Formats: sequence, C-alpha cells, structure tokens
Amino acid sequence: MTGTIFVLNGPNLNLLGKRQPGIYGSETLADVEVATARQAESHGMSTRFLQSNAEHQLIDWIHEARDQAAGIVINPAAYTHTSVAILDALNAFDGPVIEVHISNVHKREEFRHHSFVSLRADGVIAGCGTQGYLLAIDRLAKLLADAN
Ligand code: CA2
Repeated sequence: MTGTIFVLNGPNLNLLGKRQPGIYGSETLADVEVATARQAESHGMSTRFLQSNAEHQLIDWIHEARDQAAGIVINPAAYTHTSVAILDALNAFDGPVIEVHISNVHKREEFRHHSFVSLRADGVIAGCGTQGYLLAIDRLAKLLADAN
C-alpha cells in the first residue's frame, strides 16, 4: 500500500504530555508523531502530522487532503463536539476517515458524548490512550488495502 495519511490534531493537543497526564498520559505530541510515522511506514505508507488550535486551519488541511491524502486520522479535540464546519469539510473528502480520542469521552462529561465528526467517520477509537492513533493507522491501512 502506498500513499500519505494526514494525521490532524485539534486545539490544545500541543499540550499533550505537559499537562493533565491523568487524563491524556505522559507522551508528547512529538512522541505520537514519531510513533504514527513508524506505524504508517510498516504498512508502506507515510504521514503528514499536523496540529492547530484554529478551526479554519484544520479545515484548510482537510481541503488539502482531498488531493494529497489516501486517508485521514483526526483528533478534532474540542471541535469534535462543536464543529459542523469540520464535518462539512470531511464530507468533501472521498477517502476513509478515522476519528481518535485519547480519553474515553463516553466516561466523561455529557457534552463530550456527542461528536459531529462521527457522522462522517468510518471508525471511532476512544479511550485507548495515544495507542488509539496507531490503531487508527492500522485500520486505515486495512480499509485502503481492501479498497484496492
Ligand atoms: O480525548 C481526546 O483526545 C479529546 O479529543 C481531547 C480534547 C477534548 O476536548 C475532547 O473532548 C477529547 C482536549 C484536548 C486537550 O488536550 C490536552 C492535553 C494535555 C493537556 C491539556 C489539554
């Protein structure tokens, strides 16, 4: 399998490993970037790993993915629960999309139980810590291999 997987991360995930380790663990986003790149490489794929605190930037990257990515892994962070705009952008992307949450959002506050992005996602992984990103890469690789 060849191709690039976009791994998109939403607001405040730049703080991963630096605050709230009880909820989000002690790995930094840079650690996750290295681990996802290795996992994609094991499937003969590459990653473009990005983080932004700005909704419009995430949307612009999803638009870029239309021409440049075979699939998308996205942790939209708080925009999961609020952003119809990110849902609309993902609906304009043709490839598979896996939504990842480090924490188990269903064990947390009620407002985290609803996801706009899940209306588009082909799979949702929550509560597996940062391992969820690696599981998402494996799932995308399988979906892409099955499609070819
Ligand atoms: O569990 C997840 O991955 C979330 O997407 C993380 C979001 C939260 O709003 C979602 O409900 C669930 C928050 C990301 C903030 O990340 C931080 C990491 C370390 C320290 C502070 C914030």
